[in-house]
Amino acid sequence: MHSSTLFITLAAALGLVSAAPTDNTYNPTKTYAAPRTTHTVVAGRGGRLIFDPDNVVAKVGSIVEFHFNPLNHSVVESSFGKPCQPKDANSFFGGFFPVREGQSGEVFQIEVKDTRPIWFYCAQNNGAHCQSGMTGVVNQIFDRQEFSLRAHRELAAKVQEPSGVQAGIQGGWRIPNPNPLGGF
Ligand SMILES: *[C@@H]1O[C@H](CO)[C@@H](O)[C@H](O)[C@H]1NC(C)=O
Ligand SMILES: [Cu+2]
Repeated sequence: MHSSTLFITLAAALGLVSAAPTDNTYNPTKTYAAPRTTHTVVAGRGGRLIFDPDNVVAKVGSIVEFHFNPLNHSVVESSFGKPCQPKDANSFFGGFFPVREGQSGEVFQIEVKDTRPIWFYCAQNNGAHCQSGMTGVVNQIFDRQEFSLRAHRELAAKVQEPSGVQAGIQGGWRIPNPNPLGGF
C-alpha cells in the first residue's frame, strides 16, 4: 500500500477524515455550532401577569426557554400589529401550563431562526392576560420606538376579543425542564 493511501485509510478509521460522504457524514455546508445559548423567560413570575424578562435579545441559533409559574399560563407567537392572536398558521404555541406552586415540570423551547422580532403573549383568557400586558418580544428593533414593546402593549390593551391559540402545541419543543433546580 502506498504510504499516502495508508495514511488516508488510517485517518478515516480514526475519524480524522471522512472516506466517502454519506447522508450521515459531516456536511461542510452546515454549521455545527458549540452548545447553544439558552435564554430563560419565566411566565407569571411573582404571581404577576408578566413574562420576565419580557424583552429578550437573542442571537440567531439560540434558544428561548419559557418556564411557567402559577397559575395557568401559556405562550403563543403573535405579530406587532395584531397582539393576542397567532401571527399565522405556523406560529408557535406551547399549550397551557397549569401549576399550583413552584414551576411547571415542563418548559417550552423555541429556536431563534432569524433576526426579525418575535412577538409573543399568554393566551389565558381567564383574566385577559395578553390584554392586561402579558406580552413580550425577542429582538425588538430598538431604534424604532413605534414598534416597541410598549407600543405593542398599548395595542394589546385595546383588543376586545379573547386571545387566540393554535389547535395544538407546535413550533417548538415542550420538554421536561432540563434544569429543575435552576430556581424560579
Ligand atoms: C388552563 O387554562 C386553559 C385555557 O383557559 C384551560 O383550557 C384549562 O382547562 C386550564 N387548566 C386548568 C388545570 O385549570
Ligand atoms: Cu398568563
